[in-house]
Amino acid sequence: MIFKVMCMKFPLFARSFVLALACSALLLLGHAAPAIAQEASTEAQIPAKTPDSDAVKAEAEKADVTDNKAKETTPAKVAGEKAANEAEQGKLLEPKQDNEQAKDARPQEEQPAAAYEAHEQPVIGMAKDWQLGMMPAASPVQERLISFHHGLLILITVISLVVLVLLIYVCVKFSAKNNPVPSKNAHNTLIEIIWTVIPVLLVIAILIPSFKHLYYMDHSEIEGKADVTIKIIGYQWYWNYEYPDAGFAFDSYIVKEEDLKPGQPRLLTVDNEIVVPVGKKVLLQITGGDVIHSWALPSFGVKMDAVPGHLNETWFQADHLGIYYGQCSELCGVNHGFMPITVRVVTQEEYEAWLEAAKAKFS
Ligand SMILES: [Cu+2]
Repeated sequence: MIFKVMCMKFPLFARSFVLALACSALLLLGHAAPAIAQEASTEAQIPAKTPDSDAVKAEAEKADVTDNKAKETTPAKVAGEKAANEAEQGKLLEPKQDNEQAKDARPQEEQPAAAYEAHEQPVIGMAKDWQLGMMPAASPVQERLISFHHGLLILITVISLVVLVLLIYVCVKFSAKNNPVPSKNAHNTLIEIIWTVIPVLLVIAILIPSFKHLYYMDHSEIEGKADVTIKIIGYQWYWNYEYPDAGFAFDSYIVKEEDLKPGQPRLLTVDNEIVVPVGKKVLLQITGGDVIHSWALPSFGVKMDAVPGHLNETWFQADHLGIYYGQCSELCGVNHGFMPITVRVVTQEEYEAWLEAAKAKFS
């Protein structure tokens, strides 16, 4: 009843109330529930899948070794692959004006046989159906970003509630019925100081951790301490990855829907994934080859623009074995949505085996 009277008398109050209610409901739905659900699912996912992957790993390692041996002992095959790679390189140098051609670029010819067989691994870094919160964190940077996000969420909820309470108080106390003779006061120095100083203090309280995180995400954080360096070049519409220390580079194209194997996600699977060792610091040097792209991987908290003529640097450290997906996050042309990113996080031994296989395949 009181609410109805107030809504009739104060349409502004009614609108604010509905808006505040809707916002609170959205905030609660969007963050609290999925955050809890996610934590539970991550906990369930990671320990459940990691131990049994050891057995699979061992098998895969054996397979790798035999594969490598087979590769080494067949020079004809190696030569054939090299020729195929060179032909591919030549093809890639051609400008890709035709959109259709670019989209279907690689799959037209036979793929060279892979020397390193990637085994079954838990997919951690991928959005789930009906997910509302963020993907589970898999790097120290993303862990900090998520905790910063939760802190901010608490802060804005408190601010919204305080403003709502003040609004209700003012609407009731100074209504025409309760306050028939309004005050003629126009200024109040104390109140003006308070409502200037409090927001400034709040902004400073947000700014300090925000800058701390920003500096932590910068490559200077791991200056001289990087275990792996990867140079990334964005092209219309694929990624080129170079491992300068190992001396090879390769292109990474989307796998067309009709070529997907069971279990491979649509629009996220690539033909050549990046492989990195678990728990190691990976320095990323990112640039653009034609237009601006953006290399983004949510689980690692990385989103860095790939700008032609400019080298941006950032880093990540993958804390869990598994597969992580990302996408180009800068509108870069008609096939912007078809240049996904796949990162496979493996053990140090597997990484070394992959490096050997990749050296033979790509250099
Ligand atoms: Cu792009």
